[in-house]
Amino acid sequence: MTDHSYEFTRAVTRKPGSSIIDGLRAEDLGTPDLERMLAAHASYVATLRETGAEVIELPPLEAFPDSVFVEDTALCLHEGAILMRPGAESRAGEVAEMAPTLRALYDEVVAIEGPGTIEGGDILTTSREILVGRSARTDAAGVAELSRLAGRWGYAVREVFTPEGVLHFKTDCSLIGPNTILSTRRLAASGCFEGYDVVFTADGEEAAANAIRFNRLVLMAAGFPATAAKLRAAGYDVREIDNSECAKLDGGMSCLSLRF
Ligand code: CIR
Repeated sequence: MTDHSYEFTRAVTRKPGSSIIDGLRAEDLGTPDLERMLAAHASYVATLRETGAEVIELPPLEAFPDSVFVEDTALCLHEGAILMRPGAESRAGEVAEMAPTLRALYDEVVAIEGPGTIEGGDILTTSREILVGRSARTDAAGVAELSRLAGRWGYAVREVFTPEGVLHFKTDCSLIGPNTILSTRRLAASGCFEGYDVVFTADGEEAAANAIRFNRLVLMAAGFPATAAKLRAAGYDVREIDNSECAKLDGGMSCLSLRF
């Protein structure tokens, strides 16, 4: 394990395609606009690059409407990558599409074989452990298999819970400092962050919780001024990225990249 769980030299992203209009969503918040999503995606990639990291941009996969949300296909650790087994049937094939890219970058790539399911959005890696939230997409068998695979590299995996009605564990939290988590109050209320410093999203700004710390920057969705101000006041270098279109598909900052 490294002590620097937010220091990365690389990220992998995938451009959205015109099939995003068919992406999964819990409720209908309108049809995502591809042009606007592409512009936001370009600014996301440019912001990651600003930190000096290499960012790989994979081409759109029209057969997989949710494939812009690459985070769900793998867990990328220092020692190797673990391919996921998504709980959403329409997303299962995205893993095989991501595998060759990770095999070219890692010596070791292993896979969740099942029968359990697990998606990257439910996994938060901190400097001392890997927290995995059970959700509608990630079950106990998926967590157990991840625990065996990551355990071989010395990682401790801890199973936690995602609040009812929340898509992924990381929909509601992110690691923003060595021992600091940005979280909604509803998630932290479960006690899962005991021993960590927790910064809460401002009231009514729960959707700001899915941020990412990427090297010196914190990328967060635009439109949550109170949370952004709170983070800036605490000394974080915050960049606000338009997330209006991904939000229509329940996606946010973490979903758009694999970081390692
Ligand atoms: C889905 O429901 O799978 C996509 N529409 C959104 C995935 C968001 N991914 C993430 O939070 N890691």
